[in-house]
Amino acid sequence: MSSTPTESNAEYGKKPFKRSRSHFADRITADGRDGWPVEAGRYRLVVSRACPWASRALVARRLLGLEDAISLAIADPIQDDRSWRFTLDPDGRDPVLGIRFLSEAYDARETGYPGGVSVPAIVDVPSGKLVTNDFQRITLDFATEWTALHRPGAPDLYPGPLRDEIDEVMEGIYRDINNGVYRAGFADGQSAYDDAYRTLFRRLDQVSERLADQRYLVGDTLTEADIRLFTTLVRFDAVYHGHFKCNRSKLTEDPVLWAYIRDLYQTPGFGDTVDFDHIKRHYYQVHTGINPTGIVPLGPDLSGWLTAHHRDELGGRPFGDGTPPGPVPRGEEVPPAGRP
Ligand SMILES: N[C@@H](CCC(=O)N[C@@H](CS)C(=O)NCC(=O)O)C(=O)O
Repeated sequence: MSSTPTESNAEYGKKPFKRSRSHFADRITADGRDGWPVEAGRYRLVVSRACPWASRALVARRLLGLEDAISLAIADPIQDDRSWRFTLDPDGRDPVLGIRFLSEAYDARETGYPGGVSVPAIVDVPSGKLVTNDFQRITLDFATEWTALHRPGAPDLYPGPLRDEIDEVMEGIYRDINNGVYRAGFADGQSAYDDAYRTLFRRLDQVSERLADQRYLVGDTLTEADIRLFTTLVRFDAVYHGHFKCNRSKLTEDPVLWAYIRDLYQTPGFGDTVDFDHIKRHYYQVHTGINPTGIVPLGPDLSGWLTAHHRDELGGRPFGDGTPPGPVPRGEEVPPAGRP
């Protein structure tokens, strides 16, 4: 068995936490240079709504209107020793891929693959093979390679002139915030935890300052950078504050970040992908090394998420010259248990 610390084998905490690189990094592109051309109906995006990395792809797919082009499989938030499974579907099988475990798509791609099975994953439906689990690349390719299949009015989430700035902002957010909460939560000792905690809150303070007088992170529209900050902040009070010990302050205690995140949550394409029930059950029940009882807290109270944020007073044009996405496709609605 692999001794790599993964979330489902409870090896974290026994050695320094280090996020593994995505092993399958083929790209689906307009010109198909890796053998995987952009094509409507050919690929299936497999996610867990619990997972922040997968949630990026859920938000980007909605904002860009790729729901008809790329179908969606939602895994059970609780992995077992075979990792992600389709136990939410009838007979415990994904209805399109016909598999019970995501690992079957990994095996179809590479037999005996020794690494972890992770989401997000994109699977080629005709062959049943995994194409990519490269979470850093998937959303950028949705924005830049899938343009022919974007909905009319889709925003430009990675505009050419702003890419350097977006990349720079995202790098700090990834290291200190997206991955920083994991470094704190899965720290193998006090000093590793202390370091992650301090770096995390230093960066959050910096981001809060940046967002005090501008509505979005880069430019005056929503970009990929906002998606990446959103997926960690939306989980902050529910799981990172308690379970991962990121508890200097709650998000609700920072007026700027709390208003920013409510603004995004209430924007079509963001909050309508979030399932707080999946998030809490996954973190508190799967990470038995840091929560041995598996008890899932009842809080926090979610009623504040839909309150007025007043961020529109800062200006900004969420979708630039485009428009918000339409309603969530039938069958993809987040169940009431996961919503405020
Ligand atoms: N592909 C990356 C990032 C994606 C990722 O970490 N996803 C998590 C869920 S939030 C996952 O699927 N983990 C599976 C596991 O550790 O067993 C990795 O392998 O670390």
